[in-house]
Amino acid sequence: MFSKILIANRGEIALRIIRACKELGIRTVAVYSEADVNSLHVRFADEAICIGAAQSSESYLNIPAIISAAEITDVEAIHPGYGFLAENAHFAEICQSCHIKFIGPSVDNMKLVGDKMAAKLAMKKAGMPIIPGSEAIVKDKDEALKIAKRIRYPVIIKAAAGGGGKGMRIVHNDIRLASAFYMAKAEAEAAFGIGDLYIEKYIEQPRHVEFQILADEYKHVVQLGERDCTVQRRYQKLIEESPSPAVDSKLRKKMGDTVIKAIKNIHYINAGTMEFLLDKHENFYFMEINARIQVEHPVTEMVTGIDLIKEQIRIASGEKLTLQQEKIEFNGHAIECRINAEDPENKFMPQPGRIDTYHAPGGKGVRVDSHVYVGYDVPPYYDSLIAKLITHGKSRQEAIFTMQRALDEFIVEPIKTTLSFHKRVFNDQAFIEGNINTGYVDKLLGEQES
Ligand code: MV4
Repeated sequence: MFSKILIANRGEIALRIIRACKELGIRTVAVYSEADVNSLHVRFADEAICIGAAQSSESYLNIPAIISAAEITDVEAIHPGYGFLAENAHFAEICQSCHIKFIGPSVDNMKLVGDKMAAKLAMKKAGMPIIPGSEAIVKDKDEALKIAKRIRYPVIIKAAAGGGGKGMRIVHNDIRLASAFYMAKAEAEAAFGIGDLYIEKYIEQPRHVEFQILADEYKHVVQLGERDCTVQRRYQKLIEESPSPAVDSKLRKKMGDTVIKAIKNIHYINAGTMEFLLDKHENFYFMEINARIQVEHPVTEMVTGIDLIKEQIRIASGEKLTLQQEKIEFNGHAIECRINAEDPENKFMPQPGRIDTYHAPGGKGVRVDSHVYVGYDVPPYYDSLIAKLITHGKSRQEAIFTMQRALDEFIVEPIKTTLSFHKRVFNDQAFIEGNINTGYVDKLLGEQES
């Protein structure tokens, strides 16, 4: 096991990783930007090093500064958390060449899953159902027309370098295809510097379901069930839960077995998530693999009792997974609400500023992962997540009841937060019944997609 690790992140996830390290007897090094001098991750780590100015590009994305901090403090490993450098294969490669263990998948894993087309083809070979579409980059509108003719409308054009819905276009007929193709290409070029596009059949009104996996260096793989992340706005998740109200035990077994087989096939290592679209007829389609610990990992922890961060660290240190698939128990239901410093009344505009009043809920079945406190200034430079409110109950209904009262207890003033949005969702019949799809938030708010 490692004796000292560096946490290349900030906010709640940096705290979450420090907590796991303390319980494992591992010393911690925090890195921080000039905007995060007064942050709790700086305070709770054994050592802390300032790595640059507030802007992410100068600090949390500054590879030379982070590697220098790691060398100065003589750590054996780096945990990247999520976001920032977590899925940067180049960073993982540099760690490797500096003999610092990157706590995450192998460099080859990261390169594969970072290339969406390559990942999709690898998954197809591994027996995973994929969405019908182009099997390579689509060169021009004529090729696009041919593919649309084969798979039929509606189709969706996606950026190969993609993410966050940028460069995505839904097309319903031949007439619209050419212009959509070149618009998507321009957008992808502007956003990623790479204009490569591919085309898929558009799955209408799906749910977003993802499976958590853990895999060690010895090809031992387990799946920890699914999370339903259907409640999203502009591709930003707002609520996640486990298990999914849309997955029954038969489908769970089928999806879980397929996931394990595919993860073994690509020799994936460490924690990962396989994302799916689930349609009305219980067809599931592979979307992508997230090669990192995810924001929503606590719902899986609450249901399985497994500490995912500790497992990541154990796997990275070369230990064998001691979990056995048949012995993993799935208990009850967990739901997470992302509390963001955003104004739901004003297109979820970020609301940086000072928190004067803060009260986090507690009691049975409540978990709060947060880095904020009274007097904390939410900086404008990073994502707006200020807390994750997670409730756990014997049933989905119990988790919902606990969430309703926990939301009422949660006080954050004077900045606007997504608490008001969540209160609305937890009183909405469609959500309570579990009868929703990815269009849910737009419909609830009466907003239109872009
Ligand atoms: C899709 C799709 C329907 N059909 N692909 C959105 C973000 C990007 N990662 C992929 N996305 C989608 N891809 C096909 N072939 C619908 C979406 C989608 C979506 C996916 C998951 C969660 C929320 C979503 C909201 C709108 C669209």
